Formats: sequence, structure tokens, C-alpha cells
Amino acid sequence: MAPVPQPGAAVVADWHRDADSREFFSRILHKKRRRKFSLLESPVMPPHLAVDTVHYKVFISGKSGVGKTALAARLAGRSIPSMHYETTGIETTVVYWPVKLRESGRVLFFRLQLWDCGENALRRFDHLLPSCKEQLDAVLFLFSFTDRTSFDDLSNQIAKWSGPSDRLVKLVVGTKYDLFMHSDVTEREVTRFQEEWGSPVLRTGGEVSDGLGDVAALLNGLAENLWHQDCVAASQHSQQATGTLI
Ligand SMILES: Nc1nc2c(ncn2[C@@H]2O[C@H](COP(=O)(O)OP(=O)(O)O)[C@@H](O)[C@H]2O)c(=O)[nH]1
Ligand SMILES: [Mg+2]
Repeated sequence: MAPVPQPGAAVVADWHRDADSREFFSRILHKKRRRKFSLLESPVMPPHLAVDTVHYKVFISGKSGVGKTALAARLAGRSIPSMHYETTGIETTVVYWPVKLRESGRVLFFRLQLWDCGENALRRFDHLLPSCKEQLDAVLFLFSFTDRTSFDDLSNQIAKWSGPSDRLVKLVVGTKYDLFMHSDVTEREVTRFQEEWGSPVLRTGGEVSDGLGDVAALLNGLAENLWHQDCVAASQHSQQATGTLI
């Protein structure tokens, strides 16, 4: 996988705890809970605090029951469905997340459109995968700590998404970490995987809390990788442009 930035290198980690973030996070909260945004809604900032919004499309990949729908709900601050039912087609969820860039101190709203598609639907309907892949910026590869086969299958999953351009953020997320007592995957194996692929394994699990803390690491990590990818693409573009001028 392409090299990823060190966590916290580009964006301020745990910014939601700082006083200067309050104005921004208050726009994604309503009565201390996460505000729900439909496809056409966005957080409204007062004119003196207006900031840019950057848009990204993120696909959630993983076998049935691994926790794709639950992760989309968690990242949006919605409660997790306790019953598992296979997602019948594509479900999209919009998540807004304010981020402060470390170097410039600039604040941006990340608008993440999460695409969650049931595995059986993907297999049965050939047209779904191409529309999931269209203009895609990132893939989250999910495995469950309670399902060994989902962990063993990660390298296959990642290989399927390797293309010639490689302009795609790829992150691995271990779900059901709250059930670590029943874990089928050891810490040593996770560490080995991280070393082999040069990519951190993010973790998630447990009840959805009202706070921002349980999603901050994942959303900041995703935002940081997306931003890094754009910066690399922009610098390559400007190098090429300079090359043609000379
Ligand atoms: N304990 C625990 N259960 C989870 C977690 N994520 C998902 N689940 C449960 O696992 C089942 C499958 O999750 P779901 O998101 O529907 O899987 P999907 O088929 O990949 O979309 C559901 O019963 C969820 O409640 C988690 O992090 N912890
Ligand atoms: Mg689902």
C-alpha cells in the first residue's frame, strides 16, 4: 500500500478537546448529540468563521456481518442496529467532521460520503461495484476481531483494489474490538500485519457514545490520509506543469 502519514503529522489529533474547536464542533452537534445531515444539508458557519469544505467518497469493504453498516452509523453518531440484516443495496451516509491542519492552522470541514453495500447485493448485481468505485477517494477494509477468516482475507481484499493509478487511500479497520475477550486475532498478528503492509490498523467497537472521542481517531486518521493524498497529487501536478513550461 502507498505510504501513509504518521498519525497526527498533518492534522491536530484530539482537536475536539481544544477550546478553539468548540465553535466548529457545535455545528455538527444538536442537543449534545450528532446532528444528522441529509445529502443536501451542510453545517452553517457564521460569516466570520466560514471555512472551506472538502468532499470525499469513501467505500466500506468487508464480508457480511463484519460491521460495515454499524461503522457507518457509528461515524455519523447514530445508534448501531443490534440485529444483523444484510444491507440490500447501497446505503450512503454523510458525515461532516472539522479538522485543523497542523502546519497552517487552517480549519476545514471534511464531508465524507460513506458508501456501504451488502456483499450479496454486490455479487448479484454487476453494476453496483462500478458505481461504488466511480470517483472514489478511499476504501476502509474491515475485519472483525471475532472473525478470524475476515482477518485472513484482508490481503486478498486489498489486492483487489490495487489499480495502476493507486490514487486511493486504503485503511484497515478492526471492528468489534469491545469483544476482545473473544478475539480470534492476536495483538502480535495485528502488529505483524501493520509492519508488513506499512499501514496502521485502526480499531472500533462498543456502544455509540454521545461524545466525539470514540470516532475522533478514526475520522482524523481518514481525513489526514485523504488530505495527504491530495497534497501529493497537487505537488505531482505542479511538477508536471513546470516540466511542460521549461
Ligand atoms: N459488539 C459489537 N457488535 C458489533 C460491532 N459492529 C457491529 N456489530 C454487530 O455485528 C452485527 C453485524 O453488523 P453489521 O454492521 O450489520 O454488518 P455488515 O453486514 O458488515 O453491514 C450486528 O448485529 C451489529 O450489531 C461492534 O463494534 N461491537
Ligand atoms: Mg450491512
